[in-house]
Amino acid sequence: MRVKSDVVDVDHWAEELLTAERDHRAIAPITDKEPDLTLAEAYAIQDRAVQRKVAVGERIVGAKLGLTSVAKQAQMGVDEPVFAFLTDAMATPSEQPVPLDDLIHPRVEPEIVFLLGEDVEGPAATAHDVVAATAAVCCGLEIIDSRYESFRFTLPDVVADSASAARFVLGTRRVEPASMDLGLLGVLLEIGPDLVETAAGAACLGHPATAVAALANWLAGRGQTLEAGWIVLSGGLTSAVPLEANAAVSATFAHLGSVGVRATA
Ligand code: OOG
Ligand code: MG
Repeated sequence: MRVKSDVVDVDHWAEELLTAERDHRAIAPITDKEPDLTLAEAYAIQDRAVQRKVAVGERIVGAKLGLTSVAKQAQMGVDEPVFAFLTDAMATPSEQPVPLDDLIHPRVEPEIVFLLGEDVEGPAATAHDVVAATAAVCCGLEIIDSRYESFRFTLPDVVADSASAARFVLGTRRVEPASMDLGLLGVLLEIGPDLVETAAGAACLGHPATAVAALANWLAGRGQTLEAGWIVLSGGLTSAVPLEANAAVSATFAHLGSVGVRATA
């Protein structure tokens, strides 16, 4: 029988995850070895990994929510939203093909993206506050890439792994958020010519701005704020689809236009 150590080795697990990301080699979930890993410990591992990235020159450019839609929660077997940070190294221009060699087993999901013009301060931020603070919304594709074998993880595992954050691509159209009901925005996800998923903005916790408010309120609990200038990915609206060599994945949204990615072998 394994005896639980009193303290999870945050540095060790942050390093394991960073190495998996750098070497494009998946590892077993942390909870295989640390079945009692808590959410607090998992966020400490995530924080340590982000600090390491910042220490070598990456810059935090925003934040993301994950597992905010029923489709994603059902796909991953996890039933609570998660939060993580985005760095400049994850930003991918839409016209730039993504080399599959740089990733482990990427998947793509369509998201509504908030470009903040002002800070959103918790702990009591509302969807209305988020819309007021948002300079523009745009469409986006998140490329997730779990550092765990076969995307197998529990809630604390995926938290430690920065909610599988890997790359994100933004559409070019910028829209004033108050000009429409983001919950009603429809989206089509296509692989090549094939329509594979459909959803609406309300798939994200009822309204994507509600999700962003939850992120602001969670950050407040850590003494942090959603900052002006940040890019916020509100969460995948559909289940994620594999990004395969030479296949183009695109999302077309009502009012927000479309965004695509293509991977090269
Ligand atoms: C976790 C990441 C979830 C989303 O938008 O739901 C996420 C995963 O599915 O690997 O980014
Ligand atoms: Mg996502």
